[in-house]
Amino acid sequence: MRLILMGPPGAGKGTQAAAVCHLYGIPAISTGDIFRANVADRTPLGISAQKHMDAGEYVPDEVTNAMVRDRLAHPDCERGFLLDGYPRTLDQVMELDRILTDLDVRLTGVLVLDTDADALIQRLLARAEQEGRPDDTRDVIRRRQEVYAEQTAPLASEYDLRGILATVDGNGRVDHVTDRVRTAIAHLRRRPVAAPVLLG
Ligand code: B4P
Repeated sequence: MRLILMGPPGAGKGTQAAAVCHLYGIPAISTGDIFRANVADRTPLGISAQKHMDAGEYVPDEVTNAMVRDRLAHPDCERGFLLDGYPRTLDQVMELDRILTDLDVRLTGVLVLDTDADALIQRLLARAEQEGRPDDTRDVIRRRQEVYAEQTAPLASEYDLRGILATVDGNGRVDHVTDRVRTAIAHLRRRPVAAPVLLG
């Protein structure tokens, strides 16, 4: 099973990604988590990513794409994976198509978490109090929502055209959202597997 999980900051991607991994025994690959681990370890990747993340901007595509290509080649991805927060730009969609073609595998589907705007802000501000993430300040949260609306939200229509998109209501209790995610995955698995479309 090869899935993409999309949704604006605060939609519950990381939360549901953990549930999906637990249920289906596939790794969740969160580009945000990989960047944060590199920032914490002060690696060259982390040092170059940090300024973009702290400002609420995306890390440059060439950096992110190379990181994901490397990660998807690991043996634990052979049985499947869930990509949490990748792709986020059209360039990343195109690179993911190339990576999947090179690996000779296809996507099972793309899940989009649709969560009310007020809930997004409240969740991130609550997380700011608990975890103190540098990009969870009010101004940076606003910028992250703008960047998502401009660059990432339009990508859902590309996957919808391929017939592999499922939109999931991300509001309410975590376990209720997980139930909806499971239903959507079951539905996607019954569909014929779409061939990768190489854009551009
Ligand atoms: P991410 O780590 O992906 O951050 P995010 O979009 O805020 O999502 P996250 O998974 O953390 O939060 P979630 O919605 O689960 O990215 C961080 C940064 O990394 C980006 O801004 C960018 O700079 C960089 N980056 C990452 N991927 C990139 C890419 N592909 N290209 C370029 N740059 C990239 O949850 C938020 C909160 O809500 C949590 O506290 C959670 O506990 C809570 N929550 C979840 N579900 C809930 C529910 N049902 N009810 C109540 N609370 C809930």
